[in-house]
Amino acid sequence: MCRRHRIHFPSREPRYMEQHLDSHAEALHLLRTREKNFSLPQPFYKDPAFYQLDLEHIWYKNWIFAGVSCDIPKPGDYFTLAIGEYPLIVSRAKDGSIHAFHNTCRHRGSRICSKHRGNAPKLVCPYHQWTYEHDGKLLFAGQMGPDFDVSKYALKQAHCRTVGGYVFVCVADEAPDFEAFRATVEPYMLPHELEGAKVAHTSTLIEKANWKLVIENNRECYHCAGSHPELLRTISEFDATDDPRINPVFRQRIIDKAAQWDAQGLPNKAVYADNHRYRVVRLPLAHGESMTMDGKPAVKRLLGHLSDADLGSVRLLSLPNSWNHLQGDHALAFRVLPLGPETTMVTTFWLVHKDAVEDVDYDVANLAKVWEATNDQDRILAEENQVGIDSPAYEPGPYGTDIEFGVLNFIGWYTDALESELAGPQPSLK
Ligand code: 3BY
Ligand code: FES
Ligand code: FE
Repeated sequence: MCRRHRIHFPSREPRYMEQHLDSHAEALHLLRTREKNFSLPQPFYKDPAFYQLDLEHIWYKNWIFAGVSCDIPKPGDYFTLAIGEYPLIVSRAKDGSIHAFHNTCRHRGSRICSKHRGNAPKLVCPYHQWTYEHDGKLLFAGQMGPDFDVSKYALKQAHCRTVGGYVFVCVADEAPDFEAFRATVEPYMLPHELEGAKVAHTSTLIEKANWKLVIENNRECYHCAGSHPELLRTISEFDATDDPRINPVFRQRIIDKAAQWDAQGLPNKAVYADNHRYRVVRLPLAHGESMTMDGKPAVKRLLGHLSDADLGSVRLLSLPNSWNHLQGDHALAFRVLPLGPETTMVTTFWLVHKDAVEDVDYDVANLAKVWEATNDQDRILAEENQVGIDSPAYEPGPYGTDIEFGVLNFIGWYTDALESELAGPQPSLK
């Protein structure tokens, strides 16, 4: 063979695998030797290889909150999202069922839907117009010859479940159990009838912070007094009903509301489950009936068939990516998606009764004011946390066990989940 044709391209794979095994071993070592009750060592918040471990072992293995079903009320409606490297379509089929598909055409792989949301009678790939039904079936592939078998090229499905109007997806080959979560949280959610609500407003923030800093920040209200004047008009900074720092007036309100909700058949007790992967509770607000500037409901028409605006909020946490407040007049759903080692997308959905009329029953600016402000304050806190952690001088610091127990619960779940994944069967070096 002529010499100039003997160009040898070294395969990238062994080198990649070595790096992968190095970070795998390093992460496992750090997990096993880190000081408990302290924030994580720096690589967990900034190293691209550790970010890849998070994607593979946390984001690609767990149920992820994708969005709300009332965002796609009609057959043919869809929205898109990406879980790490997996672009997905969530769509409603003719029979009303909701499905999740990998957003990659079975012909030559083009992305099929590039919009965030829309309605289409069929899902048509823009490249060569292969045409799919909303249940994933390939209906049409032009000029592929008489022997071409469309039944072999349906869209690949991701696992998809709905509960109380929320859509969860999982890209693992085998999804973890969903039914225990459903059985626990559904009774708290159903009275708000979010399946029949509408999205009155959404906001998306791109935060320059690792996804775990976004969740850590959300899991404590230690920072609230210093940063959230709007939110603290209505909520208490103590989110455990037995917190000794709660003042006597609010303590009595907690007892009275629990008795009232028990009588109304509204579940309210705190449930923590699956090693703190999820938590649900109905908590009263400290002041007022809704998280607004004046504490008054932002929406005249209450959710579902509710007649009482003063229902506190159902706080639903589902790790790794969602926290929520379901109130009498409106619900707030928060979705976190990782975009990179130090970049995270946070989307907030404001849900109201589907027949509530904008500018008659609610004003969007008033509805969204408190959490638009709070989200932006939290964005700055997470971004500043990231900048400080990126310093070579950073070392893990102590979480306060009384005021940051929610962060400890999150970090405990995360480190246990990652460690058990990494300690499992390892990829082999070929
Ligand atoms: O209200 C929330 O969603 C969380 C809980 C505690 C602090 N943070 C504002
Ligand atoms: Fe989709 Fe060709 S890649 S039709
Ligand atoms: Fe906050």
